[in-house]
Amino acid sequence: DNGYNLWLNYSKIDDASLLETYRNQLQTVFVTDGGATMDVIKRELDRGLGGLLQQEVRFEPNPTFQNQLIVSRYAELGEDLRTLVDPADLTSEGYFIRTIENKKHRMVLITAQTDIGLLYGTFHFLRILQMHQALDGLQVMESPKVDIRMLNHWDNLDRTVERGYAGFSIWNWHTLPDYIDQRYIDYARANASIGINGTALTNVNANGLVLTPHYLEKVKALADVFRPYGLKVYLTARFSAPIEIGGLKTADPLDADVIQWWKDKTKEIYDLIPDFGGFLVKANSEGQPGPQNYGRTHLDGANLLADALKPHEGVVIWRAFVYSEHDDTDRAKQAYSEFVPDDGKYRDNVLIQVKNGPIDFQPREPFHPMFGAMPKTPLMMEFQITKEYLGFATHLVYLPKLFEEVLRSDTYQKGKGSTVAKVVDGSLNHKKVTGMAGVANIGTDANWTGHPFGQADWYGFGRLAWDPYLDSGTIAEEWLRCTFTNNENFVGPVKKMMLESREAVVNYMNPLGLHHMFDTGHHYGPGPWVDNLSRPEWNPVYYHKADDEGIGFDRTKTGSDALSQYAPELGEKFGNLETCPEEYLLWFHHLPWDYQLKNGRTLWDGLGIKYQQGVDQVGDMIKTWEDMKPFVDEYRHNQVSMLLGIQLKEAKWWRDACMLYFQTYSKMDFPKEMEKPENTLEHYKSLQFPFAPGIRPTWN
Ligand code: BDP
Repeated sequence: DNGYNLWLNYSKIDDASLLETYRNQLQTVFVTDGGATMDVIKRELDRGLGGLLQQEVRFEPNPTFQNQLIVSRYAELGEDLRTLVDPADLTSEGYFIRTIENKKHRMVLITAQTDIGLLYGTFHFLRILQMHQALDGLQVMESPKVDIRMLNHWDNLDRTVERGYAGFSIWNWHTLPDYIDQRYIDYARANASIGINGTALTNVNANGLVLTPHYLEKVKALADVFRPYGLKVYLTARFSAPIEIGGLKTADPLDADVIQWWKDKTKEIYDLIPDFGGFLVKANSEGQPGPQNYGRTHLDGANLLADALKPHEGVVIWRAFVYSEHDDTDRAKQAYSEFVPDDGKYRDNVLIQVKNGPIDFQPREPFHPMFGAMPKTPLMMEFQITKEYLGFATHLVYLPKLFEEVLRSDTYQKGKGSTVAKVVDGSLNHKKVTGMAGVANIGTDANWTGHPFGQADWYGFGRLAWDPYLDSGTIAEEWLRCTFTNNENFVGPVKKMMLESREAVVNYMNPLGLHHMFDTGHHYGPGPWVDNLSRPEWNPVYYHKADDEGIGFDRTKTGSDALSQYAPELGEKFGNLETCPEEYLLWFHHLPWDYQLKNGRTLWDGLGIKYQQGVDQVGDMIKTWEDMKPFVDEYRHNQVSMLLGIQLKEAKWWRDACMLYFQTYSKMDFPKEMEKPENTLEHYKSLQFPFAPGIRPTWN
């Protein structure tokens, strides 16, 4: 099994009595007529039920209500069935699944206000079967808690993918619009199955060409494929496009010609794609053009595009990932300083997209202080599904565990319990529009994500975007059951392995709050010694600040005071060494090498022990996986085994390179728990990876 079918493989129910029960309960299927989405539902049921029940699926032209699956719009239900469902509970994308057994009926009903709701309900129902759950007494009522649930593809028009480790871009711009790759359809199916309803096709480091008529035709072709699956297309808008493709002399957001140009361009897009989602913008960040080039602000830029999109009901998603070389105190503080003062001044179709942490997708960061700090502006979460800083597609790291940690963090912005999840789903401040984005980990690899377990990160992102309160363990279990098998001897241990994998990577890369110690450009492997890049905040030494005295970034009042951007409760908690959780210790504090940790050991020993623990955890993952041989096809078992082998090698590389380097400052012996380094510091410093995948071409 090469994994192409993802979590939708619909293999035969291997429990004979359950199979018999299902076959009996689902003898026929009735799906209401009409429209492309209903056709998609029929095809998915044909495929899903056909595979799971291993029998031909009988579609009836009329409902019989006897041992039947009924997929029907709420408005078309008979009066007796309608009384069983409260339409007030059904939002436009929500659905209701119910087993009904009374005098007249013996059936499973899937109903919704809209066809997309029915599609989501259908996928949910198929998941129930895939997970071998009983249909008796079934009652499901689901509605997404977040409006915009989208993937961000960092895909370039030449098909390279920035920070992509699973092959090339799945968008074949060369053969579009005439050639529709089956992958586009399967991509849409996969996304719909987990409720993802938006996709930004192009890199945030944008190319204006995608907004030219030639490319818009291609975008339209994709939008047409995605529409029946409820998936809207978004594009990244290069701020200087009016100059580059429009022939204007300026891209000043207050210039009348520029304003008109964006209006016209937006209308041109909507003429082709009436349900176009909107623009995603990275401006004045890492060399991207933006309003500040003209002495204007992010607010001016975002509102310019918002006005162009407003008549078409589109949104602007403006990224808050900004930092400049002129700020030499603390990069972590800049986004907050640039955006928070303008809270309330953005148009109502602007969302500010904020990365989960204040630096950049590290294995662990405290949540971004902007969450909760802009009560009048919708803040969209940006997670990174592709593992730029977590071992690419070669390491097994189950990301929903990280996502969950962020979503459950308490911002205290409106007292205790003001979690990031409540900011994102809008409930903390009653937002009109809400969103969550994930930077995609998808490419042309046979299994889409390179590492077979990378699929779980895509899956889990979608599930958490639908419901940010879900538990990462539940999600892991769903994914395992749908992707591999329901055998408990497999599900239990592998779920445990997945849940522990995130802490393992923190331990072997960036323990105790360390961060951004990655080697230049590719971000693959350790480079804590790097100090020669032109901008200070590109150098790892800027972040760990190791010296003869100690290590860590002082973000308290005596340092950069980044802590003051958090609610006072957190300022106190993180600022006080007694109460600061050790996982954030060196994020917020610079401490002497012999500082005493809670377990009585020195900071230096503690670091070595954590690094070793990370290596040992990967060793345990290898053992667990070896025992799983009987439950997994040989192809995927072997793939994962080989990848875990690489992961172990590289966990040791991280441990040895970092500890040898820090030892030049601490001048202390390694703790006894730590294995001896395999090589010298010079060896690790000499390693080079000029052709590592996913590098951004212009990156220093
Ligand atoms: C950094 C990546 C860079 C991205 C940037 C971004 O290294 O490739 O362009 O984030 O999010 O993590 O814009």
